[in-house]
Amino acid sequence: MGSGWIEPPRAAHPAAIRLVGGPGRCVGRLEVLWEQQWGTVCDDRWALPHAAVVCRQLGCGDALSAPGSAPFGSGEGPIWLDDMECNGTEAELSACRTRPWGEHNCDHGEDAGVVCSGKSVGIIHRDLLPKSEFIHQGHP
Ligand SMILES: [Ca+2]
Repeated sequence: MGSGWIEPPRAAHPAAIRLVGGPGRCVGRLEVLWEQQWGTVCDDRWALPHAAVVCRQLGCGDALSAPGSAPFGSGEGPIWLDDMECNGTEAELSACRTRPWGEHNCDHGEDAGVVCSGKSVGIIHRDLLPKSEFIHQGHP
C-alpha cells in the first residue's frame, strides 16, 4: 500500500458506478465497474462532497448523506477505491483523487453508501437521512 496519490486514476474515464442494496437506484452501496468487475468503495475519508459527485453522475439530484460502515450491506468482490478525495464539483467519481485502484486497507464492513435526493422506490432507513420527514414519491 502507500505508493501515494495518482491523478487521474488508472481507470476508463468515466468508470461506471451504481448504487445497490437500497430501495432504488438513487440510494445504496456504491459500486464501481473496473476491469469488468463491480467492486466497492471504502468509507475512509468518505464524505458528502463524494456523494454529491455520485448523485450528479447518476442523475439522482443532490446528496443527502454519505453513510459509511456498509449501511446497505457488505459488497462482494474487490474493494476498488479507498481514501478518495473529491471536492464535490467533479463530473464523475473517477475524476476524484484516490489511492491506486485496488489498493486499500479496508474490508467490506467499511463499504461506502450514498443517499441522493432523487426519487427512489420504497422506504429507506430514516437513520441514514438528515431529515426524518424526507419522503419518497414513486419512480424516478
Ligand atoms: Ca484507507
